[in-house]
Amino acid sequence: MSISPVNTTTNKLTEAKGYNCWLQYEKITDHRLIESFLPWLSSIHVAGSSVIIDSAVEELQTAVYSMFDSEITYSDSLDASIVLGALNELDVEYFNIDNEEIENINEEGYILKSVTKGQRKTLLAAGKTDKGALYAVYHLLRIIQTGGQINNLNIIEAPKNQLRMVNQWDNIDGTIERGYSGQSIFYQNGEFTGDLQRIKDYARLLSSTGINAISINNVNVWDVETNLITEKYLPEVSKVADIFRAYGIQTFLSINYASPIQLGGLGTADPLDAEVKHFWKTKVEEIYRIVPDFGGFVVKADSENRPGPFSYNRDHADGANVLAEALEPFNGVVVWRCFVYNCRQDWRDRSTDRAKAAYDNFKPLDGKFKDNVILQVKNGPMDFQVREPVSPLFGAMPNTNQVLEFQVAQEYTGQQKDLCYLVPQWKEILDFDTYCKGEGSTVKRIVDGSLYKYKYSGIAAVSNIGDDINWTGNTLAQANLYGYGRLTWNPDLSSQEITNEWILQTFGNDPEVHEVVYRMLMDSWPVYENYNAPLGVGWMINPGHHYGPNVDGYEYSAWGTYHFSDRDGIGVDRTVESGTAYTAQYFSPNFETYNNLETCPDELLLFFHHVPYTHQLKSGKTVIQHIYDTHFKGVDQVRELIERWESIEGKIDEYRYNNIRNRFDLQLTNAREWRDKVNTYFYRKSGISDEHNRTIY
Ligand code: GCV
Repeated sequence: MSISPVNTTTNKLTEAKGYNCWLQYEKITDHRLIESFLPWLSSIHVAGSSVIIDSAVEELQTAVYSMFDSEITYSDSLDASIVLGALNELDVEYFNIDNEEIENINEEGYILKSVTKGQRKTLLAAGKTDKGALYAVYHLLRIIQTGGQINNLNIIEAPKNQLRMVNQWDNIDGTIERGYSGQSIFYQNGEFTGDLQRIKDYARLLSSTGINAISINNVNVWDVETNLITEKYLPEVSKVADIFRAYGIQTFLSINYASPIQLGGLGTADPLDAEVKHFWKTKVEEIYRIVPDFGGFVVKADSENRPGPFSYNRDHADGANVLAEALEPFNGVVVWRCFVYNCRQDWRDRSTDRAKAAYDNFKPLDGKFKDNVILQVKNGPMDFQVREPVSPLFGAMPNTNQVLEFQVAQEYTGQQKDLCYLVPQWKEILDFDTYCKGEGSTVKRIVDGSLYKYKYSGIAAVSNIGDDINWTGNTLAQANLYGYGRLTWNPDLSSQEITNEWILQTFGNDPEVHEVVYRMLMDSWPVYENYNAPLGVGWMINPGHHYGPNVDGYEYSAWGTYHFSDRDGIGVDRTVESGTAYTAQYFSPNFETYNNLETCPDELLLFFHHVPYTHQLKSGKTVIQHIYDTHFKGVDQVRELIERWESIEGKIDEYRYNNIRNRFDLQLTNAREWRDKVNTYFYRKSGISDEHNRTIY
């Protein structure tokens, strides 16, 4: 049995390691380990049947064969070494389960328990439903791959978030908006690729981390993609949905808000128009006839020139509710994005602040959305910068379902050329205290639905995969996808735990490799931030493709992304007293903390305040010296990353070693560009020399 669809002939073996990501199922050769694991993995009793149970069994068989060269036999009785299925299909008395605990877990939860009675060893991998059984299998395999014990398991687990979603930004011509890992695995030249094996392997990767929803096309829905909800493409959508369904993942589509015009031939897409309502109702009925468990729509409306309800003087609640009404009978949901701002702003206009837009547009609508609408809010008020504050919309809408949106794709964080491990950033965001209901009102408690008892909630993110052999361009960027999934399952996991898990499953258990990769990952976000735009001000990137420095690239543009540097100072005044009053969108005490120059944290200083270059930071440095120091340091740190990686040459297979080594060359070039352009720009603007007289041009 092969563990990978990649042709694992000799010359492809090392590429397969890139392909298999964290599902390596590397052969275990240590006899003590084999002896302790194998007795638990020799036969299986499967209760119930479903496509998800089939996936669970197949994954187990594949993994056990690959790790132990051993086949699992089927058994009709509970005598088997593994008992797998949904709890209600099983006679659970034998396993002495704490029923109360099981009662309290949600539908996707599971129990993983090892029971020894005399000579007989039985491993129970059972879910509340078949989905839970699949998650139990992935958990078991994670324990084995990370070198844990399985002879004393008694785990009861359930996901903290209900919706755990990835958004593909794939276009039907095969390109991916902000894709840095090749072409789409779904589409090519206007058609579905038909490479169902690759999609299945993607489903395995996602499901193994706990992801349960996917939207399969770009939120910018162009003309051809508008047809995805028509009979031309729905049969293909259905095939893809079949694959994801078998891994517990529901399929969603992004839709074009102007579909009633483009597909329905109507003169309007006005959400309150009777014909428009009828269009959506019949369209949704058609979709569910073909994809019976369809998840719903993801919608980018009135955003970056996409159509939306504003064209008809309707608000976003009107806009979303017409879709929600159509989806309601099928338990479908509308994931409505809050990334709505004026992208045609006059840069001379200092009163408009893009950071304020999401809150201003949506907060007044709290409570007006149907309860199968979920607002998808980007983690920050701008756009996935290396550093920005948490969006003030979190916690501001107690009566409206919310999901948090991250970007696993590294659009502004190095584009999977530069190493930037985002789990520590996401942890900070999830742990951020909004104070919306007093102390402890963290973002993670808002988006898991517990604080305001949302009907639907969770986390979504822009995926970072493409058809590159290793999925993510830079092999180390696989850690971002893995970490994202694990955090959606349990946002309380620490960065350390997630990182350790990922390394062990991806690269095995060599302590030296572990130490090096661990430190590289954990240092990488601060390193990237060091050579990037300083102190939270953001942007300063090349317009369009968004890679590499261009300090004034967006300074005089219509996109609302400015740093306002002049000869005296830098930063955006967002205070109530003299600025745009964005700070007032936060609950107290965050409002005061950010609004006050004395208390605003250094790393966000220039997001909230315009200060002279000689302003002294809490670190004791002036702003200008901080800019110089961090930019010189950032490049030195990239050199250190390279040295560390080179120190483990020979301990990593050739494909992954070279892939990562080559990316570092690109990163070093990029970091040097950032250093020299940023330092030179600010030296020329301010006329202030570097205290250490280093080379500035
Ligand atoms: C899909 C940013 C990106 C766009 C993206 C947009 C969004 O502006 O640069 O490529 O469009 O965010 O999230 O909708």
